[in-house]
Amino acid sequence: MSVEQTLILVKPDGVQRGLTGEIINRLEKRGLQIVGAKLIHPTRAIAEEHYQEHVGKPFYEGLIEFITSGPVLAMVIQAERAIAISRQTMGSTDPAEAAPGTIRGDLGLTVGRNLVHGSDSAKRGAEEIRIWFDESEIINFEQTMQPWIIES
Ligand code: D4T
Repeated sequence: MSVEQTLILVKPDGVQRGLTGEIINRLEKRGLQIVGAKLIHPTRAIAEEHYQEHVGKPFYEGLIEFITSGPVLAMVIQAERAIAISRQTMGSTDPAEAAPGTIRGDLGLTVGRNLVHGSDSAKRGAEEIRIWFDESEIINFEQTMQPWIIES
């Protein structure tokens, strides 16, 4: 299994509600490695590039308005199976359907304020990371606790 990178965003609701630490904590505690992180107030151009697959859907305008409404914490997270594991930790898109114990299931109520974003495939992860980060902002470092998390 190869190492994957995924883009995780703590959306403006998570930042405004003071939940960035709680969300990072949940991802880090699973053993996911943060290799890039920054607070950024997204422009409409970044938002449109990021949500291009949703153009024309009824919730599109609201989504763009929401994601550009304040700063987001953007992160690049790396691990074997990082996509599946981070999406499992986030829970279903609609917090009303997300399992208890997940970020959305514990901290959210509605789909339009679902706190976090995570890439849904390795290919999309690579594309989204390119939208949000310069290559120089991603740090490839050895996490010394890895043998205690991953059997070699
Ligand atoms: P993101 O992309 O935010 O991680 O969400 P998901 O990958 O889990 O879900 P998605 O792409 O289907 O939806 C993107 C984004 O749109 C919001 N949304 C979605 C909404 O406001 N109303 C809706 O009806 C849907 C389906 C929530 C997430």
